[in-house]
Amino acid sequence: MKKEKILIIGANGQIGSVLTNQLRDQYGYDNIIPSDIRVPDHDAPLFERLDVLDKAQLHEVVKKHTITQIYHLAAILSAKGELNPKWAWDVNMNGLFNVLDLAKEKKQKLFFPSSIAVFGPEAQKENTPQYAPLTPTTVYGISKVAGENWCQYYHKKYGVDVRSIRYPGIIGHESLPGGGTTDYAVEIYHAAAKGEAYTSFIDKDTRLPMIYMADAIRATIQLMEAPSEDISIRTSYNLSGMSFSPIEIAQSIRAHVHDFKVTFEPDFREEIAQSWPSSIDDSRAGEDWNWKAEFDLPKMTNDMLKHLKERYMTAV
Ligand code: NAD
Ligand code: AKB
Repeated sequence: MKKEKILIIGANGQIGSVLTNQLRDQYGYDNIIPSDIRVPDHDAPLFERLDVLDKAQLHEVVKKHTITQIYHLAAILSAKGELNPKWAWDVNMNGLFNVLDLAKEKKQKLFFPSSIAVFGPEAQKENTPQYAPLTPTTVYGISKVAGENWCQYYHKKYGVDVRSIRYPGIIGHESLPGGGTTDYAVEIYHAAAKGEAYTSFIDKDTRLPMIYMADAIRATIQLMEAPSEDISIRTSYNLSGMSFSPIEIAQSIRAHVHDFKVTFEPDFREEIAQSWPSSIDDSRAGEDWNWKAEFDLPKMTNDMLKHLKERYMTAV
């Protein structure tokens, strides 16, 4: 067992809740401290209620648990951010500054998740390269571009060992998404598993880069455990799992749920999706820390429906 004490900020979210369990398996239950501004609705030992904007509270929690690593997941995602841009900027930027300053002072290793939202309409749409132009159209994307660059700055100027991934849309059966543009790709599986129809807020042919939760968690821990000298990108690594449109995911679901029905009512999130890449070139992650996705669309659909059908069957 490794001698690390890891703080997860935003641990109640879609990724944080799954990452907490995986890190507990790998590093030991008591060595992982989940924290969030929202208190979990279940019994959660070692949980700390923490607002990342409260610097004093953040320092207190870190001191109390002698934290050596931080996964800073707290953020306001793309769709929610557009509804209140200044709040999104405040949480996403000032939260990151608090964590970067702390990691600089206490010499902690830090994970900062970025997103495909850093890309805008000027980036090549297919197989978007690592160094495509970054001209995002959302406050979320703007905050992630700025965040990536601040991470690189803290690494170069102060030696902070900060590592980052530009996640595509993440799909998992364990948790629900928290207000993004790619949320439809989780919701659609829940509807299918419950035997319901689904209305997609993304248009039928809009293809987006996505990744299965198991792959996203594996990539995150793989990057964090890679030798520092192998990390040649200190802004954020492109990462890819698969790409599909709502029509394609519906077809893959119909291989299991033959009468599954989908209709389309695109809303403001369609415009965000249109500004993002359709697929991502993640070859630098492969070269630097041996990244390779394991789940494609059929394999993910199989696993999602298996778990969700079990859950909804035991719920009735
Ligand atoms: P989420 O919205 O599900 O979870 C975020 C968590 O942060 C929530 O539990 C929320 O309560 C918490 N939070 C919000 N404000 C806070 C504050 N002031 N202090 C402490 N906690 C606060 O998001 P997620 O999907 O789990 O995403 C985690 C990270 O990964 C985010 O930075 C996000 O931008 C990034 N990301 C996610 C995806 C995805 O598809 N899920 C894709 C790309 C990047
Ligand atoms: C969102 O849709 O906002 C997130 C993301 C891709 O960053 N899922």
